[in-house]
This record gives sequence, structure tokens and C-alpha cells, in this order.
Amino acid sequence: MIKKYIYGSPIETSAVVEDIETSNDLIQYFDEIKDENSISFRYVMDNNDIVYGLGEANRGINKRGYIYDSFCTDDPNHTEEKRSLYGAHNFIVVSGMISVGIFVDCAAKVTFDIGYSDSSMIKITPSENDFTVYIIEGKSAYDIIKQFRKMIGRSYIAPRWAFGFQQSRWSYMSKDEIREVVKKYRENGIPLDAVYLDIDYMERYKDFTINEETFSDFEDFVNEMRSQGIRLVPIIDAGVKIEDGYDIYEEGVKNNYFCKRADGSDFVAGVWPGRTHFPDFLNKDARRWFGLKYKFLIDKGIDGFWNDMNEPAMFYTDEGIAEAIEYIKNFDFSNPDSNTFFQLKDKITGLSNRMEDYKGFYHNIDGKSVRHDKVHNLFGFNMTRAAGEAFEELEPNKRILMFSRSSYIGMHRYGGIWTGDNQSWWSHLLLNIKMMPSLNMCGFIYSGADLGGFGSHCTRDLMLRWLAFGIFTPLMRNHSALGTRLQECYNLGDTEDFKNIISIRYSLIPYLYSEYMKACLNDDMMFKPLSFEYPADEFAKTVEDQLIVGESLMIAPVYTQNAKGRYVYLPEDMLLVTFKSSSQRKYQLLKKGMHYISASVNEVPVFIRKNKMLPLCRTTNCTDNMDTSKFEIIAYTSENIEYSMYEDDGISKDYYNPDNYCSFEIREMDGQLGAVSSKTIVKLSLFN
Ligand code: MIG
Repeated sequence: MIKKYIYGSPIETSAVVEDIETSNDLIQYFDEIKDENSISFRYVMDNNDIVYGLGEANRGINKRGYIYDSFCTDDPNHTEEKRSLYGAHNFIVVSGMISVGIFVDCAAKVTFDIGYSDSSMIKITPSENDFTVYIIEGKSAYDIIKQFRKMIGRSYIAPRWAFGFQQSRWSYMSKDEIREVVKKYRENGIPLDAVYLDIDYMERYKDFTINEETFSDFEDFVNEMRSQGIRLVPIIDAGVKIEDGYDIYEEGVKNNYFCKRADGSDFVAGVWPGRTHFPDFLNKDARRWFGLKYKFLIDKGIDGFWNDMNEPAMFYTDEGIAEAIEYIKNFDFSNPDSNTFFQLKDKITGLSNRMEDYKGFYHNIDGKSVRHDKVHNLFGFNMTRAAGEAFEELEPNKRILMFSRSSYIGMHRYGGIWTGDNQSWWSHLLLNIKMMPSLNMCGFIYSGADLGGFGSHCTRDLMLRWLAFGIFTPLMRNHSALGTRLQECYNLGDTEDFKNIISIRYSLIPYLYSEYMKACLNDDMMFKPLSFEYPADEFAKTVEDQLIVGESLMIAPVYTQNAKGRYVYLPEDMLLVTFKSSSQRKYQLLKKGMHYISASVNEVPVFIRKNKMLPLCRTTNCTDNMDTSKFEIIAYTSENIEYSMYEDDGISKDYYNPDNYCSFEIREMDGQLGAVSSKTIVKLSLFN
């Protein structure tokens, strides 16, 4: 049951696709508190209430005990105290004696104080008074989430090749550098499906251009890579370089497709290309115009992109620099005290992403001029929507890989996300684990973090442990920043372990892809907290470092350095499969309860739930060569069970064809359990 309440006159955010009647009643469950300038919503939590949600946000699965600002922010330092990351996903569920969900559909900043100021109080405060609130009632948190997901529409569906392992770096500077990466992966037998092009493939960071010196005959190069089973995935940045003769810039100016200052001039922000204009993605004509520009790369054989810097990130504005210069000019250097010195310093270091600058430009939304800060959280969403809508037009029968850094709920229909600039820290591996179910709650299913960490120097053991988790995330990409230690798998010593771990991913792809597709098609989650599957288990509710992945698996990644294993809580009897490679495995039946599980850095423990099975295919070096006619089944059952696997060509869009499902059955035949399927079963490993 969903109720909708409108406050003021909100702009249409397009977050919600279901038609829901507006209620005129008083809002339920939450107390509406109006003070002079703002409206907030309060909820008194029970001691045992858990708060789920907020998608791409800091801290745990249970969001209690901190304060979060939904305001898309380019901040590469995701330390524990941070309140904003790149996305704004304003949906939470309070789960306890009663369960209730709230979605605050507000394009401006919204603060979620979840037991921070007062440990038993939730206080949600939109920074503007025009917004829509949805209150969702349901049997459980999981039930509420499914209703919410249905309301916001089907999640973006990635092509199957995007489940292969992908390698990125800021930046591979030339064709030869990329050839070298591919050669090393292939030589070492480490599977690989894609290599990323970061900003340096462009000519002076101009969107939809190619650096002719380093990436000449680009189309031939795309084909050369494709013939080796590799896709190239270029980055697209939000800012358009101001440069005479550059078509995108000139067309944008001519058609008023860029964001404007109050005086009607085109707003300028400094980003990678230098001075840029921001396309007004909230203007539908501008959106279509920019979206169709992706054709430039699609025509060259590209079928995947990542959208960056779309919070939008700003290094500086002219106004900011002018102010700082003025300040310095008037600064009394004769005898500054420490306070004035730090003010001076802040004037310079605070030039990026200033709130004043977000208040300094305007969008044209259906003819109405709207100041940016009031719709800030829709910018990245609409950049990705521009691409998504254009892909439908340009390639109606083909899936294109698309994921974005900034996002808002609603964007999940057009693309996935990666979680931005994390660091090579063990704590960020844990953050990645905890964030996955929250992302799923908000519709972001094709998602993942920079494996190994983006900033800071990665170590071999961190990369191995992170990959051991990353083999389960839809986006499995190793990415790192300029200036950090090289972290391609072949640069971290003894490649055998990397080869083995990534080979496990490739044998899991049919299962993972199937669970991914079911999550998208049924408004469901691929990664769940344990409590969603074991709602009566009080201890399971507190577990945040183990996840359910699809219907058959539980995972418990190791995320501490030098650990030789970890404690794992089993909410029921399970079969532990410890993978050393796709084919080398050890099995152990474990009883419900707490267990210490050993797992060396080159081992991946996976738990098969009771009365479930895991189909595995043979590993390959890239998804082009996957053979999904033959399977090995690992099952933990003493009863007849069935697994329905979704499978399609991975590229076209015939999602609802019933032929896309095939089944694996464990069935009693002649007094014995055996496997039955339309696929060839090469081996059954049955435990009971
Ligand atoms: O200011 O394009 O999050 O993945 O490598 C940094 C360079 C800009 C930020 C992205 C990161 C990417 C980097 N970009």
C-alpha cells in the first residue's frame, strides 16, 4: 500500500513511473513538523528498529546512528564521517515491530538524521518546500522494497558481456598501452572482457572527440580489440570545453543548450577540459541533442560508456576565482594571525564544488528557469537519461553498457552506477560489501566499486580479497587513479592466483547473470541482507558482512589484512564450497550457527543454502567464448529441488520470452537423486 503526499508545487523528477493518487489525508507514521522555513518528518524508533536504504551512502546496511545529506557530491575521500557521496537515493525503510518505507522525492538536498541528533529519532528534512513524499506500508522491509521498486520502474539491463572482468586505469594513454594490457592478461591466462578509456583518449578532454595522435584509426582499433574478445569502454564527462570550432560547444551555444547564469549568459565552470559549459540535461531538447552525440562513438563500434563528473563536479568558477583574488588583494600580509591565515588557505582550497556556485546557474525546464541547487540531484540522472533515451533511438534492439557516477532514483532505469573514487583501503572493501544491498533496494542492480581501490596504493592481498568479493558484483572492474601503484592483476606478482580467482567469476556468470536478470525483471534484489531471507532470526539481523547473492548463495568475504579466515554466521545448515579456482574446490557441510572458516588470500569461500543448487559452466578467457550448453551442478539437498535459470543472447531485449528460462532439477529417480535438465550435466556434486 503506497500513499502519496504533495508539498508545495514540486517539479516532475521522473523518479516514479507508477500512477499513484495523491492523498489529502494527514501523513501517516511520520509526524510532520513545520517550523518557520522548513518541513521535516519525524519518527520515533523502537530500540530494535533497523533502518535500511539510502542506496549509495556511507556506513552500514543499518543506517541508524548517523546523519546523511542527499546531495550528489564529488568527494574522493570517503572517510567515515562523510555525509554525502555521489548519489542521492532518498528511500529508507524502518523495520521492526512495524515496517514502513518513505521516499522523499525531492531534487534538492535532503537531510536524513537517523538517530544522530537523538538516538531514537529519525528526522528527515528537505532543504526546499516543494517535494513529494511516498509512504509505503508492507508486511516486511523486503515486501516494502519490492513495492517501491515496482513504483520506480524496471532497472536498467546491461549486456551479458558486461559481466566479464574489466580493466581500467586513469589513463591508458595510447593504443599501444592498451594492447599491452590485453596482451599481458591473455598471456597470463587471466580472463578479460573490457578495457576502459579514461579522459586521455579524447582530444584535450573534449567529449565525442578522439586524440588522433594516440588513438588514430580508432574504428580499426575497436575492431582489433573486438577480435580478441575485448570491448573498449570510453568515459564521457559532463562539461563541454569552450573552444571555437568545436562543434558540440558551438551547437550548444547556438541552441541555448547550456546552463545559464542569472543574467542569461552561459555558465562557466572549470573542469578537466579547462573552461566548460554544462549541457542543460534538464531541458529535454538539450538532453536529446547531447544523447545523440554518443552516436559518434557507437558508429565506431563502441557499445559501452561511463558517465563521469556529473554531480556536476566543478574545480572552479570564474566567480569563485574572482572572489579569491579579491580576497588575496585585500589580505593584510604584514602580520596575519593563524585564523586569518587559514581563512586565506580555505579561500583557495574551497574553490571546488562551492554551494554558491551551485546557486549560480539555471536550468530551462519546460520553459521555466530553475536555479540549479533546487534540482541539483537530477543532473547526473539526466545526463545518463540523455544517453539511455538516445540508445533506444539509435540501437533499439541492442543493449549498451552504461553506468554513471552521479545518480538519483529514476536513473536506475537508464544505467547502473559505480561507486566512485574509493581508496585502496580494507575499510572500503567492507563499505563495498555493505553498500551492495542498499543499492539494490534503490533500483541500482548493475553496480560495483573500483576493485582494489581507486586512490592510494593497492597491495596484492587487498586486490585478491577484493576480487574475491568482486566476482559476485555485476560490474567487476579493476580501476585506479593516476599516480597510484599499478594494479593490473599482472602487476601484483604471481599471476596464478589472479587467474584462478577471476576464472571462478567466469564459471559463475550463468548463475549471476540469471539472478541479475530476475532481480531486474521482477523488481527484486540480487544482494540481500541475511535478515531478508531469515526474518525470524534475530542474530541474522545484526550481520552486515555477509550477504545473500541470488537464491542459492550466501557469501562471507574476508576483509581484514593478514586474516587467515573469519567467523561466519550460518542462519541454517549450509554447504561450504571453498574455491581455489573454478575447478579446484573443497566441500564441507556446516551446521547452523557460528563457525570459523579458513580462507587463504587465494581462496573464495561460498555457501550454498539448504535445498539449493549452483550451476557452473566451464571457465573461459572472455564471455564471447562462454559455453552454456554444459553445466556442472553443486547441490545441497535430500529432496527434489529445481533451479530456474534465466538465459538469453545477452544483447537483444526480448526479456519476457518464456523460452529464456531453463530448469535444472534434482529429482529422485530409481530411488536415487539425480540431475535433470535440457542442458548437458557433465557432473553432479550432491551433498545432503
Ligand atoms: O577528477 O577521469 O571517478 O574514475 O578515473 C577525477 C578521471 C575525474 C573521476 C572518476 C574516476 C576517473 C577520473 N575522474
